[in-house]
Amino acid sequence: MLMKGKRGLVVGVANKRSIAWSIAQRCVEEGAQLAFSYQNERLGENVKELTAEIPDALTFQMDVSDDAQVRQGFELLGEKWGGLDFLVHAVAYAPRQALEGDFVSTSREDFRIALDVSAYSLPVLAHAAKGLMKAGGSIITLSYLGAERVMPNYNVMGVAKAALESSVRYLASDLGPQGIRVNALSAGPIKTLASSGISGFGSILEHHRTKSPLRKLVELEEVADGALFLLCDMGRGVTGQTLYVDGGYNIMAV
Ligand code: 0WE
Repeated sequence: MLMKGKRGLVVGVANKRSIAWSIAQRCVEEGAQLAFSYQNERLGENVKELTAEIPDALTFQMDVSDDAQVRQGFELLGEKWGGLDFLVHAVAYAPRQALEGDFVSTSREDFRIALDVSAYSLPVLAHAAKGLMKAGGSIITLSYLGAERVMPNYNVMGVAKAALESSVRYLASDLGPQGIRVNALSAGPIKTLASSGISGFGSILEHHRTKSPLRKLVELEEVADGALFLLCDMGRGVTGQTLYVDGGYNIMAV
């Protein structure tokens, strides 16, 4: 029961294949109490259906690109719980057309949206969470190797993930003195809603399966275990890091 007595907010569950959902389930197995936010009513229906089986889970709408909704969401958490121990940030979005063709053609608006939703949402949630994490806490976000290396079509999402990973370091520095740790987990490619319909995703998976040191695809349960490590007290000495749960893929040159 590594998460017994800990209360956490999970942001970014879309459906049962979501990485956020696998992390949530793992935390519940270890005794955590969870709240889930969703962007809009459509996603809210999925989230409410999925979480119906979790004992006393909270659910509420919070679009992370809307300051008022973030304020209201954390006000609700403050009223219901009065404190927070961990936060799982699993949110990313770039307009579809920015994830195909060349990065050099990215429009100002698509760049703005991708960075706002996928990167700025972390510091904004960390700021709100800080007020509730009176006994310290752990914040994690999800990243991808495209932050550091050029991945065809990942384009502006790579730039957003680079900003996200850098934000993790600045936040870890700001919040460390309060006992709040901030880390990123860089997962290998996984078939989820976020990757469905990406052209060439099949060959990214195939390359990973045949070239990664562990010679297999990363499973949701493996990502969830890595997340659990960072979230629970086992990770108490770790902050400001990007932890790769990718079967070792990131070390390879070819
Ligand atoms: O971070 C991601 C995907 C995030 C994402 C996905 C979409 C698809 C639908 C952000 N915005 C959108 N916008 C949409 O309209 N991944 C790590 C998965 C992913 O996405 C890719 C990848 C991989 C891997 C896109 C191109 C190339 C590789």
